[in-house]
Amino acid sequence: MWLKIVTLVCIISEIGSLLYPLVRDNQVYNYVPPENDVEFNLYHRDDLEVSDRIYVEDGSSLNKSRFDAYLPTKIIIHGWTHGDNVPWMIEMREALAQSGTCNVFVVDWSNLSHVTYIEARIHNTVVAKQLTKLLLLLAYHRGISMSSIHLIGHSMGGQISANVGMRIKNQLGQKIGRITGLDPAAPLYEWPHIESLDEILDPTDASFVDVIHTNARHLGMVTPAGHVDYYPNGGDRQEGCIFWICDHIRACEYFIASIRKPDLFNAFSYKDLNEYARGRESQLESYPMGINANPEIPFGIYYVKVDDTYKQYVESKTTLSDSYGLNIYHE
Ligand SMILES: [Ca+2]
Repeated sequence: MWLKIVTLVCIISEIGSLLYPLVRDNQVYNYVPPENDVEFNLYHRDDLEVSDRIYVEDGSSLNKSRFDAYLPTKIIIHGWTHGDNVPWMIEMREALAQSGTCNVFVVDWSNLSHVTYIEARIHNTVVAKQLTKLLLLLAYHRGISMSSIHLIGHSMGGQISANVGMRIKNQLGQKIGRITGLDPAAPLYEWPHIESLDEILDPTDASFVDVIHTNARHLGMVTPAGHVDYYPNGGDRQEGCIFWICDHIRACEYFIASIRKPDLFNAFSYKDLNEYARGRESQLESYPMGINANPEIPFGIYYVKVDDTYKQYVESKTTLSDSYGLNIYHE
């Protein structure tokens, strides 16, 4: 039965990848979504429940908000079928806001993400355009340097981040400081083939790009897409997961865990993997994965052994039963 399901998924995916260029280029699908379908909500540690909504065409909404121009800014972007109310989004913004060290924006494009995958893929452009307008608002109204911006995008959100990075380069001549790709989406980006690096996350999209691959070759990219690429447990399957969606979301959980415990994950260069396999990890240099990834880490690809320890630092974790039932989150 599983073989049939996998075959069916492959056929559907292949049809989707064939349809996408037709739909995009021939404008069979010509719906242009309203720009206000993309919301920007700013959270502050003083109140983790209530946000300040920022309107990209209205500078006064920014001036009246709790935005602190002296702090760096982190912006979380979800992917297909998600919104700002999914548990990992809530937990990540709370963990970041509680740190008190940054402005935390959540991009909510749920009005455009609850459609077919192909439609959502096409909607990436309007989301990226609107997020670019938000960054321009920060630059023009508050003098914010793009080097202080950190985009954190899961799945399609990772690819939207790349699109924003390209737009900011073109419009401001500046690079965004950092993009973190959390298992950036592969279907219609990396496969069936990469049309252009403009379409996908790559190291030119920000001054520093770090990527955590947890469902590589399936829902997430397998190709290294950053200056530093992490492949926890080999990068494709994660402990306790049955379905790909579970592996895919683990990237978010690992990142959340790293916010709460920045030295939790020890990453080793793949160049040292033979030594690591011989049990000589104590003699090898290790590097942080997650929130503390930084440009001082030698660029390249990294292996990280992740066991259940990380779960004590995440509340909205996926489980084995979630994987079976496709009820992804614990209540
Ligand atoms: Ca790119």
